Amino acid sequence: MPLKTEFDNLAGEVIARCHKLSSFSEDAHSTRRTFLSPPMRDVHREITPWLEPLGTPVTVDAIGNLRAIYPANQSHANEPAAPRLLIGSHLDTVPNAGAYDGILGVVLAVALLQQLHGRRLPFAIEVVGFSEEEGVRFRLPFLGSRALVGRLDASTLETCDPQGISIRSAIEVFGLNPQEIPQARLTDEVFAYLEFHIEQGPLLEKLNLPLAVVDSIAGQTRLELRFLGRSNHAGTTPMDLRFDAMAGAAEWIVAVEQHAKHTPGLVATVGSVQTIPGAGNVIAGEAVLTLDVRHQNDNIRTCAVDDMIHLARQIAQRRGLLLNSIPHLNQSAVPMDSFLCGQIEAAIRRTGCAPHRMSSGAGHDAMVMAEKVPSAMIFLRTPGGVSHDPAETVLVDDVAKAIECGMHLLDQLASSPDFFRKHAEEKN
Ligand code: HGY
Ligand code: MN
Ligand code: MN
Repeated sequence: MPLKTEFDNLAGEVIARCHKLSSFSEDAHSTRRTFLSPPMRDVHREITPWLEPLGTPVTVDAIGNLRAIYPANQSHANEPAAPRLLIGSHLDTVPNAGAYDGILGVVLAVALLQQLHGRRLPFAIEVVGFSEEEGVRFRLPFLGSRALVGRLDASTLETCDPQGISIRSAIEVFGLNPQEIPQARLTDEVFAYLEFHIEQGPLLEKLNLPLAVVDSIAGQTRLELRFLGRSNHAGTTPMDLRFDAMAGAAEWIVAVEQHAKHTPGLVATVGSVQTIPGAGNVIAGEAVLTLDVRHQNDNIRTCAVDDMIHLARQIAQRRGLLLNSIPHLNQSAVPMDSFLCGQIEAAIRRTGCAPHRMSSGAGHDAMVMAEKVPSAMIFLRTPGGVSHDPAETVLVDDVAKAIECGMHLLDQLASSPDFFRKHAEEKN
């Protein structure tokens, strides 16, 4: 293994690149980069010259994913298509984002190719930068990875953002062709997907560990819930004659929090509330809320969601309000591939660190990719445990460890022909 300083130098470059990419934003003073927004093109343009000198041509597929293949060694030149390992994460962000969620996984994938210094492996490596994982613009997450696993149907493309622009037209406006989305699908030679990602939580810092093996990803429900009452004058309407949608929503939000606090392992979040008409001197006639519920066990999660909707119905009935709920996502919990988890554990050990296995409370593209190919994740410590916020950060030593771990992992997979060949053979 190269001198530690080489990993440190490269780790410093990775961090600087993440910061540069975070400057590509829809907002002047914070980072927000949603599906196929103009700054996404700047990200593609910034990453491309990092890859092309490595003999890795860059393309953008029809859903806006950045794709770049580092070829396999010559012994596979005569093969129709060498086995291929995907390494990547997402390029989009939440509003007021940090500089590492998603993008670090793409920049680390590039760093591994750099660290190979032209060495070719018995498999190709494809760097993937997914166009949409957070689901901010259309309230539909994983659009990029869903295209790779063939789970993006025509009706989904008609989903509109708050400005009434459909996914289909957003693709066309970006200069891509929605008809070509099927060509974005994974091909048979892809045998695995790896994703480096920040933990986005407090655990690794508490354990004082730089890296972890992610062995499962929590399932998540995302839905929109509307309380419908009656707008009226704030000054003339007596309290007992009100149908106040905001008050109903407020009562429900506290009830959701209490329910989650009393359900071990469950997290539930009402992340946004919009009221109509939204004026200070008008009783809210309508309150539109989002609900995000996560748990490692799908049954516990879905029962909790049912309970929370039942609570909303009771509150609405008691207050003379109407209620409707619109599901956006019902994503099952996903185990990561056991062979890959074992390999990651061994690779972390070879960096001199104790390998810790943990589940992820955050959703990731790996949970979609796992539908089609063996997938696994490596977490990096998140100092302060803060994410989805500009305070999100990483330690340069941890990034250096992640690069070192990645290089061990590539060497280990390169000496596991039964693994990188098996998947392709199973498909044929
Ligand atoms: O919300 C999540 O779980 C992830 O950050 N997309
Ligand atoms: Mn995120
Ligand atoms: Mn993420």
